[in-house]
Amino acid sequence: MCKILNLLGREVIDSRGFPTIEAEIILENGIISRSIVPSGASKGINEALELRDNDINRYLGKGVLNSVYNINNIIKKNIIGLNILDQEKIDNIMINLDGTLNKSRLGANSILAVSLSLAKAASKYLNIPLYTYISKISKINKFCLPIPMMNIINGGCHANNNIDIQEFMIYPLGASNFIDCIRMCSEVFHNLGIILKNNNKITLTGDEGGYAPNLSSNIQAIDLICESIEKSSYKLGKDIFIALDCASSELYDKKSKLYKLNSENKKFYFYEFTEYLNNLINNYPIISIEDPLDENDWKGYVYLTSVLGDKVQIVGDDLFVTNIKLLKKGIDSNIANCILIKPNQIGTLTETLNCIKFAKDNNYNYIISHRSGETEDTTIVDLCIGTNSYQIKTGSITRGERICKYNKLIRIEDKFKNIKFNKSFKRFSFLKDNKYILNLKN
Ligand code: 2PG
Ligand code: MG
Repeated sequence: MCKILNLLGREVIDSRGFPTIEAEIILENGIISRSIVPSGASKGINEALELRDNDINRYLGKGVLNSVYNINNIIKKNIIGLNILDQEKIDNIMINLDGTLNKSRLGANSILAVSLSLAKAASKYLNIPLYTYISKISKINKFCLPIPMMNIINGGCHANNNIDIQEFMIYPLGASNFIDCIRMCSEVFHNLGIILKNNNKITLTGDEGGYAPNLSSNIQAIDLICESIEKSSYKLGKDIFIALDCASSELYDKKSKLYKLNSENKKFYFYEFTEYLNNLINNYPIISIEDPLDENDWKGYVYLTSVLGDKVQIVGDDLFVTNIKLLKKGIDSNIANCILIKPNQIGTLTETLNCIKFAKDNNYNYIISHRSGETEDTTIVDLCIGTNSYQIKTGSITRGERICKYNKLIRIEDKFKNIKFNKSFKRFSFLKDNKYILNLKN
């Protein structure tokens, strides 16, 4: 047992240059740990609340001094002296102190910064890697290195361009280890840059480090990616697949109930948008689609899942917001087949792990994910390894806040030979003609 001696909150900066919160824990034996929380742009309406000061005289209203206050005053006095190994107990103390359903009193950002620092301090105290500690407390006790879903074209609210779909990702399923994934993605990323330049398109990047050109359609983005995969001498739909995050809550017009693709000047009802996506899936090696519909369009999701659910991974991000109650409702209603896991959508490590466990127990896929506003904090890598996640989404191969996660995974593969890349990835089976089917039961 080792007691918490002190807790400090401070305002630091995220990758968009806005403030975010860092918590620092000091243990009685002198161990210090720190965690910084990320911040989303396309947030789900049901996410736990990210507390901002809304004081327009500082950081355009985005300061987090209230959050610093809550950590240094309210949370601190309730956790000083407690045993650092009591993660669940301390998370519950913070949940009860907050007392609201969406953590709006203390802020999910304040609570999560402390929650993650607790786990880091505990792992340091036990002298084990953070992922081993997470594996212990989640009782998963299995490790693997994930496949990265690497975002190479940014659109939607992550970029100042005209593309509607938020994330175009490459998925190097044919790689034989993690470092191979990185090399393959890097080659495709750079060949895409050359192709964009040759087409007189700009090669500036968006919030997650993918290119952010203006294009004539979302389909052109996919075509360019296919071209760069082939230019890199990889086989489409064998070595490398494509994944999308439509972030469709941003495309949906509540009044008209229409999904709008402005770059293509098209509008769709949910069943028409399902057909649009179905056509994409039939024409391109798309293996995973995140938030294909609006977060409240549950009727649409039942339909979409019945049409696409056997063909691709359907990922709920804004739909489930790492919330076990919403995930349960989704599973009961037979919608989607995968959940995106973002700890700051729910606000504590304990609740994040419970949600992952629930997904696992129900044969549902899960992907550990970053936010579009990130920092040098690499806790999601430990969460990924420690919960044996097959997949991670952590942006492009550029920008320090993204590559610190990739480099940590490279180091883990290099150093810890007992952690293997999940080469077989049995959740997907291949048919003879290079088509694939999703096999969620494996
Ligand atoms: C998403 C994320 C991360 P944001 O929609 O999946 O890629 O974006 O953090 O802006 O919600
Ligand atoms: Mg998303």
